[in-house]
Amino acid sequence: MRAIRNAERRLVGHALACPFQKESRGYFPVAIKSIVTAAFVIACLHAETGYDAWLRYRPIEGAAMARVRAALPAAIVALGDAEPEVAARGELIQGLRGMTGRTVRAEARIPRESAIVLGTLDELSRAAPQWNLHAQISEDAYWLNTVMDQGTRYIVVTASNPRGVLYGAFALLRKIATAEFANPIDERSTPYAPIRWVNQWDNLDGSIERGYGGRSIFWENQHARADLARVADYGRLLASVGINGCAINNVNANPRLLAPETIPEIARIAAVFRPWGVRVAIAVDFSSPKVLGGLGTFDPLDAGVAAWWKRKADELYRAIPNLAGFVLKADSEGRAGPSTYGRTHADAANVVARALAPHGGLLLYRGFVYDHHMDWRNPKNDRARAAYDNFHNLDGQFDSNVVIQIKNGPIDFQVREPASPLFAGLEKTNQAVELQITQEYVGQARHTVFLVPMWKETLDFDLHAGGAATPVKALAAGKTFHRPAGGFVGVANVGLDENWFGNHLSQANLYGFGRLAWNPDLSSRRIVEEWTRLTFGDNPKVDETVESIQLGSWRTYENYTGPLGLQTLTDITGNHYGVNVEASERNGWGQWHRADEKGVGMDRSTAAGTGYIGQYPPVVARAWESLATCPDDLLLFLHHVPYTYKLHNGKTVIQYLYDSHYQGAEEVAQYAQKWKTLAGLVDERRCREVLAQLEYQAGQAVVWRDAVTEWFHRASGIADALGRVGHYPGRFEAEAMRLDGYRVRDVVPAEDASGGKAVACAAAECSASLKYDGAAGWYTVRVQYFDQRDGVSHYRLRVAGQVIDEWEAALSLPTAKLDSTSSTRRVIRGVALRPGDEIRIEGRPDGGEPAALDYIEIAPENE
Ligand code: GCV
Repeated sequence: MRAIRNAERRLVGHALACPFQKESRGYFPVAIKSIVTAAFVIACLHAETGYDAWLRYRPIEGAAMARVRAALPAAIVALGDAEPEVAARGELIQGLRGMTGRTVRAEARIPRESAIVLGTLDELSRAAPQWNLHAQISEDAYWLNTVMDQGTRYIVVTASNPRGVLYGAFALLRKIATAEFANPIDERSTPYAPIRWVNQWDNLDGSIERGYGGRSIFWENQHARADLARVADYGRLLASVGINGCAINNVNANPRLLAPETIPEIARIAAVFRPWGVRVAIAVDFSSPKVLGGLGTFDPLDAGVAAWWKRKADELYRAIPNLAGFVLKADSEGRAGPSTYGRTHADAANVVARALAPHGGLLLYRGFVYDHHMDWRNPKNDRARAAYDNFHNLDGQFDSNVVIQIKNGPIDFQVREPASPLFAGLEKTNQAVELQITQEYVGQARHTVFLVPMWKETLDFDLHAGGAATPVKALAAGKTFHRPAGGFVGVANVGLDENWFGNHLSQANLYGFGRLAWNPDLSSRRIVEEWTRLTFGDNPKVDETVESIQLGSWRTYENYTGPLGLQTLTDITGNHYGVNVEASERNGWGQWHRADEKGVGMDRSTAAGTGYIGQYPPVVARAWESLATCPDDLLLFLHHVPYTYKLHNGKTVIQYLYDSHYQGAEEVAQYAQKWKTLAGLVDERRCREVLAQLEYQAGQAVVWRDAVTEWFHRASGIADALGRVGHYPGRFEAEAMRLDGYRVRDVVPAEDASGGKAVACAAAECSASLKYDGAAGWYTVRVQYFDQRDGVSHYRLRVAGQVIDEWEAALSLPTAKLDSTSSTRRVIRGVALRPGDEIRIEGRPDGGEPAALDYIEIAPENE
C-alpha cells in the first residue's frame, strides 16, 4: 500500500511538474497560473536530478504528439485489483499525463467509449467474453492489442498474470515515448527466461559492498529503513524493464538476516516491492544453523541442520509468502561452506533448496567458488579453472530448484574475459548468468562504461556445448538442455544518490541489463537508442552524441586499462579502481597476468599451460589452443607470448599495448569535447554533471595510459615506435620546481606518478613554482594533483602573481594514499603566458591530505 501511495504522491508531483512547459499554451486557467508557476519551477528543476532515470515521461514533440493524442482514449480501466494491475493503471495515467498533457479517466468497468483496458486473460474473458481474446501466453509475457467492439476501439493490455499486465503497461509507455506507438496495435512479447533478478550487495549497516551510488536504500543501522519510498521507486524502475526479483542483502551475508526480529523487516521491504512485481530474495550465510540457530554444526548432511533450514524457510514464508528464494555464497573468499565437513556443493545446495521447495522458492547457489590462497609460483595453478573444477563433476546432483549462478567470465567481472566454460559444463543442472551492473572493475561510477556490448559478447558466444550451436544466453536460460529454471542475475548496487548510481550515464547499464534479460537478442544499439531517448529526449544531436559515447565506451575503457585479455590492470588487492599493474602478481588471488621482462600473459593452453582451455567444448578449445586462431582480444588471457609476438593485425604485442592506451585516453578526451557541444540541449544540471564526470575520466585515462605504458616500457625495455612513452612535451615535474614548504615523496608503485615522485606539503601552506621560458601565447595549463579521501586541500594557480584559478580536492576518491586513484587533473584553459612569467601552484593541506602535486603540463590552447 505504501508503494501505491507513493506512486500517487508522485503522480500529483508529476502533474505539477511536467505540464509546466505547456503552461503558456493554456493547460491552466489564467487565474491559477501564477499560483502554480513557482511550484512548477521547483518541481521541473527537481525532476532533472536523474532520479526519474528513464521514466521521465516528458512531453512528446510535434507530429508524434498529434498522433498519440489522436489515438489516446479518454478512459482507462484495470479489471483486476491485484497490486501490479493497480500500479499499471497508475503508471499509465502518470505517463500519459506527462507525455501528452492529458489525464485519462479511471473507470471501474469497461466503458462504452474508447478506453485502455488492463487485465489478465481470465479477467478479460469474464468482463468482455465477446472479444474472444484467447492466447497461449506464458508467465510474465504481455499482449498489446487493439479491439473493436461495435465501432468502439479499445487498447487492451493483457497477460496471463498481473505482473505481465504491468510489463505490458510499461511497454506501451515506452512505445509512446520512443515514437514507436502504432494504432492499431497487436504485439506480444515473452521474456526469454523466468529468472530476471538483480542482486544488491547491501549490508545491514547501510553500506554497500562495491556500491558507488551512495548508501543502501534498504538498510540502515542493522534495520530496514523506516522510509522505504526509495525501494518503491526502485521497484518501479526494475519493473519497467521486466526484472522480477531482487536479493536485498550482500552475498557476504550477515547471519542476522535470518533472525526472527529481521524477518518482519524483510516482509516490509517485500510489501513495498510487491506492486511492482518484484519478489524479494535474500542472501543467506551457510553457517547460520550454528551461528544463529545455536546448533553444534552446520554440516549439510546432519538431520538437525536440515530441520533447522526447513523451520527457517517455513517461518520466512509465513511472513513473506511470495519470497523468491535465497542466494548462497559458500566456500568462497572466506565464507563458510560445505568443505568444513568434507561435503560437496550439491550437499550444501540441496539441504537449503529442500527447505525452500515446498514454498516454490529457488536457491541461487553461486558458482563463484575459488581458492584465494593459491601458490602463485606454481605455473599450473589457475583460478580461472575453479568454477568448472568445482561444479562440473556435480552436474546432475542438484535438486530441481537449485540454480547455479555463474559469473559471465571465469575470474571476476574484468574488463574482458572469455565466457565461463561452466555454462557448457552443466547439462543436468539449472544455471543463471551473473553480470555486474555496478562497475567494480570498470571505472566504478567515475568512468562511463556501457556494458551491454560486453555482456552481449558473452551472451551471444557460441560454446558449442554438446556439439550444437549453444550461445551462452540459451544455456543460461535453460533452453539448451530444457531446464525448468534459469536466467539472468545482475549485481546492481543502486544507492541513495539522487541518480541511483553516482553517474547519470551508468543508469544505462541497469536499463540494458533488464532489456537483455527480457530479450538478449536486442542489439546494443537498439538498447542504447531506447535508453537515450527515454533519458534525454529526442533531440537528434543529443541522441547521436550520447549513443556514440556509450557504444564505444567499453572498448575505450579496455584500451586504457587492460587490452588483449590482460584483465583490468587495477589494484586488485585494494579498491579495484586505480591502476596498479603488479598488484595482481605474487599473491594468492590468482588474477595473474605473468608479465615479466620477456613476455606477458597466462598460459592456459592444454599443451603446456594450466589446461583451462581444455575445459571448453572441443570446437572452442581447438580455436583457442592455437595461437594462429586465438582471437587477439583474448590472447593474453589464454597464452603467454613474448612482447615482440605479432598480433593478427600485424602489430607487436608491446606496440599494441602502447597504442591502445594512447588511443583510449584520446577517445575519452573526445567524449568530453563532444559532450560540451550539448550545452543548452540537455537540462543544465545533468549536462554539467556528466561533463564533470567525463572530464575527470579524461584525466584518469591519462593516469592509466602513463602508468601502464611506463610499466611495460620498463619491463620490456622496448621503445614505443612513436616515441610517446616517457616523453611528455610541456610537462614539468613538481619535484623539479622551486619548492617552498613542499617535500619530495616517492610514490609507490612508481608508475602512479610522473617520474615516480610527487611533492607533499609539510607546512600550513606551500608553493611550487617555475619560470616559463616558452613562446608568448594562449595556453592550456593542466595541473596533476592528488585528491585523497581524508581531507579537502585547497589549490591556487597564479601566473605572474595573478590568481588564475582556485579549487578544492573534494572528490572523495577511494584512497588515502598518493597513488593513481587519488591522482586527479585540473584543466585551466585560456591562460596567457609570456617568457619570464612565474607559474606558481599554492597548496593548503587539510586533514590527512597534504595538497600534493605531481606535475603541470603546458599545452598550446587548441591541443
Ligand atoms: C560480494 C569480488 C568482489 C567482492 C564480492 C565477490 C563476490 O571478489 O570484489 O566484493 O563480494 O566478488 O562476487 O562474491
